[in-house]
Amino acid sequence: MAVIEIKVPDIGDFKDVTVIEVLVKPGDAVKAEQSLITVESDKASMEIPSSHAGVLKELKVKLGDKLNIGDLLALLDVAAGAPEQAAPAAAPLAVAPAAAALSAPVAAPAAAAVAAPAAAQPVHAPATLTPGLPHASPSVRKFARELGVPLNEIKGTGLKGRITDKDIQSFTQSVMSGAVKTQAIAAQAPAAGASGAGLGLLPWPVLDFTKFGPVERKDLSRIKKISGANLLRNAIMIPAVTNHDDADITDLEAFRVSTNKENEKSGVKVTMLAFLIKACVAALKKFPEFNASLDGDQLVYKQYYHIGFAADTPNGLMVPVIRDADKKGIFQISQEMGELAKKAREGKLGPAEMTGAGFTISSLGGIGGRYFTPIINAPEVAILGVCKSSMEPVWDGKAFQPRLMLPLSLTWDHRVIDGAGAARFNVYLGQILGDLRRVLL
Ligand code: CAO
Repeated sequence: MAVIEIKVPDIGDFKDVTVIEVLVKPGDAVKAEQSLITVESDKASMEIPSSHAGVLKELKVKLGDKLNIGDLLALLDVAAGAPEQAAPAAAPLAVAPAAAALSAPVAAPAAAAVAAPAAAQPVHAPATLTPGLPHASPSVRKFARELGVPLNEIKGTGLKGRITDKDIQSFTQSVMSGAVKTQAIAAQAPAAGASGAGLGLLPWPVLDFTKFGPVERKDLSRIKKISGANLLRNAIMIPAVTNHDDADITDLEAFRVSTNKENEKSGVKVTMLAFLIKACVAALKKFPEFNASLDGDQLVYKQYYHIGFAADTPNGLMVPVIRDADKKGIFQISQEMGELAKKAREGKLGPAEMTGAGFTISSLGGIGGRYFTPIINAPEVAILGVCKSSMEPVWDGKAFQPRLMLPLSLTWDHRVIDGAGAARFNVYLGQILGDLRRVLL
């Protein structure tokens, strides 16, 4: 009998790694490089292989033990019907018997017992793993982690109950089909129904409306389904605040009306929204964080000025984009807006015409209302809502004057913009709309 010690190899910069899996038991025939245990640090988990082939005499660790480099893992009888020769890298030192190792710890055993470090590969960051998990190889754990599958909720069908790739796949399919609900989901919303469960909300009220009167059911349009999902995400994920303000557009509206009269024959009607787009571009230039997007811990400041505008269509809300609005005049913007709004209503907008906006305007000015709280179109960080202008008495210091006031509602992402910045943006926008010559300053 030639018994050698198997020790924890150099596993890199890890200390006090925990044994989360024991993959062999005394009496097992072990091949060289076969994994004996799995350990886990706060950064990774890895399997520790045997440096030699042999029969496992004794296991010196158990689940939950904390290990460091050089700790004794097991005693291996390398002469007892070893199914394979030692791994080449460790072969010259393989035959150091236990007795020799114990009596001469410096001379032989440390190196002899240590498995090839290259074989101890970090396989995943085990944020979701805890000691005592069911058996699964690192690759299976990695697969589960990529899919967000909780391993401790799966019953393994492999050898000795080990969890296999197939188990992960069937579990995922059951969750997706609704047949199985993970404990994590169930714990988040113990009383929740199908909707809002992930947020721990009360279940959506399900009513039999016919109890109260006649009803008709219609499917949501495709656009409503898509925009609805986006709006919900944006409403929930963005800490949004809305500032309301008024802009005096008396002179601007007079200019717009006279311009349209002068250019009646051109066929292009200059719209208030076109002026708003130009005014917003000026404000975005002065307050660049309104034309930015969050990307992790960074802000992406866009150096282009593409402005989206909400268009009401028979099928639902669409947001066409005027590209490079800073480089275009009021006539060109008005004309493009007309064409894009028409395309939107006809359902003919291409993806390129609906993407890339850095800021959006939603105008209900042609319809009515005073103020509203528009929802930011992620990954943008602000949106301007505009309602119908109306004549109002405005105090000029001496008397009330009739002025055409435009209600503005600016919703902004509080992660990127502060209340003071939002107020400044609105004030500046109001000043520009009050006197467009300011854009030249
Ligand atoms: N105050 C007073 N009148 C206004 C105004 C305002 N802020 N904005 C527009 N108007 C007037 C226009 O001057 C026009 O009047 P005339 O016909 O006498 O010239 C009339 O209202 C109709 O304007 P319009 O709405 O057709 O044109 P527009 O350029 O203002 O807007 C568009 C174009 C595509 C934005 C608009 O048709 C639209 O779809 N608006 C709805 C957007 C929306 O749904 N927003 C909500 C999103 S959140 O659900």
